[in-house]
Amino acid sequence: MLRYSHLAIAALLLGAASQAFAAEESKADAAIKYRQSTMTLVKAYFGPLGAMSQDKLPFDKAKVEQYAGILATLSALPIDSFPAGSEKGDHEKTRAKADIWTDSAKFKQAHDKFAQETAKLVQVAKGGDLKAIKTQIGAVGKTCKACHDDFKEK
Ligand code: ASC
Repeated sequence: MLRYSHLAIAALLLGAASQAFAAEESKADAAIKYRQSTMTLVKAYFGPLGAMSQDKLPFDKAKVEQYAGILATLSALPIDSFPAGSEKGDHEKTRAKADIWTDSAKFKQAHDKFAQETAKLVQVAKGGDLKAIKTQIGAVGKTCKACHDDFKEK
């Protein structure tokens, strides 16, 4: 029969405790990972739309409608991506500018503009007018850029 000394048991417990501690992520790091994940998704769905609007990808009306809808959902995610205290991460890097928190009204406006133009894209995409769709994809892209210019470090 295997017998453990008290010391060995203590070492095992300490190991388990430190593993649990290491798995505990700070709230700031979790928020940074969460918002960067949503940005990754926004890019994944806006990228092809931008490419279609510039004739770098074949136009696909069904995809435009689908991706616009996904972007509309992403723009309306209910969890706050930039909670107080997530200005800096403990381990995660962030390029979020302090203005997000010091000028939160302007930041909210920039985000709302993205949501509005995306909602409009959903409508325009349903209409099927290629020129209008391309113009509206451009309008959404402008809201991405405007917010990045003001609120994201280069
Ligand atoms: C993208 C992306 C952005 C926007 C912006 C649009 O695909 O990653 O930040 O489009 O470039 O102007």
